Amino acid sequence: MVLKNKIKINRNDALLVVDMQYDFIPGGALPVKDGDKIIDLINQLIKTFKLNQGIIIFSQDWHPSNHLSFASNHLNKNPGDEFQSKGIGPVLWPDHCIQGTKGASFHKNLKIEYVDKIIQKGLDPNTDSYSAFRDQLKDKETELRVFLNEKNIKRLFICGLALDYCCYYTAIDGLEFGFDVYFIIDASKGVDIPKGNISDKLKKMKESGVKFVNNQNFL
Ligand code: VGL
Ligand code: ZN
Repeated sequence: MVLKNKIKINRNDALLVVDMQYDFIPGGALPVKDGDKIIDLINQLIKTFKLNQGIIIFSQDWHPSNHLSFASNHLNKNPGDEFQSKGIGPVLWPDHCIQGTKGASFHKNLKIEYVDKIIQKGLDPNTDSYSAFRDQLKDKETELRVFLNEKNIKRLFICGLALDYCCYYTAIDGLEFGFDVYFIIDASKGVDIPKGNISDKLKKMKESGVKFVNNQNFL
C-alpha cells in the first residue's frame, strides 16, 4: 500500500500540515488519539521540505463560537450525535478551535518558523470546511488553490489531523484541482468517528488515486 520508491523534494512540492492545533491533541476539546506523537515526525518533514526548497503550509481550523458544527449551538444535541444538513455533519462536534483561543493555536513544538503560508478555514458559522481548499458545500474556496498554483506546485504532500476528516477532504479536493496528491500515513492520525471511518477513508483515497508514503520514503 505504501510506495516503495524514494522521493526527492524540489521547489514544485508542497507540504500541507493539517490542523496541528491544541484542541485536536490529547488534552484538547476534540482530541485525536496520539495526535501529539506525530509532532516530531512532522518537524522532520518540515526540515526536509525547507532544505530542498519545497513550500510549507499549515491549515488552521478557525471557528466562530456560533458555528453550527458545535452540538452546543443546537437544542438537545450532544457531541457525536448524528447530524447532516447543508454543509454540517455527519456528526456534531464539541466546541473546538474557536478563533483566538489557546485551543485554536498551533502546538508550540511545531517548527512554525519555516511556514510559508497559513490557511484558515471554518470561519462561516453556517457550513463546515473539513477541506483546506473549500467548504463542505463546495461554494467558497480558501486561498489554498491559488497559492499552490502561483508557486507552481505539482505534488501536494498531506499530513496532520484528523486523517478521516480534514486530511481526507483536503486530499480528495487536491486531486480534483489537478495536484498529484501524496498522503504521509505515519504523520497523520484519525478520530475514527463513526467507527471504521479511518479504514473507509483510506480505502476511498486509494481508489481515488492518492499515493501513500511514510517519512522514510523521503531522501
Ligand atoms: C476537524 C472535525 C471538526 C479536523 C475539524 O481537523 O479534522 N474535524 N473540525
Ligand atoms: Zn472544526
